[in-house]
Amino acid sequence: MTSLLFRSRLVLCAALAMLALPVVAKPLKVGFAQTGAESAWRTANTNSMKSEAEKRGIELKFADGQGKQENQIRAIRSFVAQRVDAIVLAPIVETGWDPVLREAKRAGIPVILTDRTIQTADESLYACFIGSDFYEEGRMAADWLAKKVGGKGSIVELQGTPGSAPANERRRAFADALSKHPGLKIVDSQSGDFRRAGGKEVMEAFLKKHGRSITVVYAHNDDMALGAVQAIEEAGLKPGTDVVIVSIDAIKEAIQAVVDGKINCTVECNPLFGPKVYDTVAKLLAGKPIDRKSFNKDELFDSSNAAAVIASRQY
Ligand code: GYE
Repeated sequence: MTSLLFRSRLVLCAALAMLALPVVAKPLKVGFAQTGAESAWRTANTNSMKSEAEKRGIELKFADGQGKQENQIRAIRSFVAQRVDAIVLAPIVETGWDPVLREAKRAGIPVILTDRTIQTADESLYACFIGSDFYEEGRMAADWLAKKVGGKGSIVELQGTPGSAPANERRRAFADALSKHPGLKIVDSQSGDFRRAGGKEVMEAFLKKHGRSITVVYAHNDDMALGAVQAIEEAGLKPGTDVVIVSIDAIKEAIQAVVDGKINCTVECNPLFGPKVYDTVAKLLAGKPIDRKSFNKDELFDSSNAAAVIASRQY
């Protein structure tokens, strides 16, 4: 009898001791479906997402889409199967996401779009968007150019990945802004897929086809602009002097090219939004209000201000 009482007391004590143990919070599990590794911008973006997750003790499941939407769709499905707390998607193209986003929604996992937007008839399929205003970037580039060349020029355009939000918007904004300048014409336009080698190849073809009649290059990103710089130099011309080059991203290497006079202007597109993404994930999961769309503030760099920022440039 006594021993039974003693034993049950022991059990009770053990149970109480367990209750008193500090509750160890499980680390947040976040799945990130990245587009790939096409550019220096992308590398900086991936690094920001990874290093910030590490800093905060977040378990980040990183999937490199290698430039293919189907890989990103597969990654999202596996995040759903692994029951992550939130999914972050940088959608390579704008369309075709509804079915897989519906699967995430059914599983009760919120999806945050970063970097690029999507087109969908059902806005409830994602929680919010964090990135840059690509239309505004294209407009800034065109306005700067019109001033620089006095509203006259023959432009070749190096487009980003076909069907991607930045290629679509940077193209549309630039064309809209040019409509105010009848002397500025796009004589050719082709995709270099946001890659340096792509920019170089397309520029070589443009130079062969149009020769010295090209006076301006508008590149949808710096990697392609830097590829074009190489092609122009190899053709025996001076980039930045014989051909005006205007671009987008403002990676350190492009700002250096502005300092060196090889690129004339680059509009910033800030990739370092890891902290903002995880702040938003935390708010979302805590049921706090979040901004539906939040845009990073982007600047423009040309010969007037490039040298001043080069030392402190982080990407
Ligand atoms: O400009 C380019 C990258 O989506 C904003 O993708 C991003 C773009 C960026 O490959 O360099």
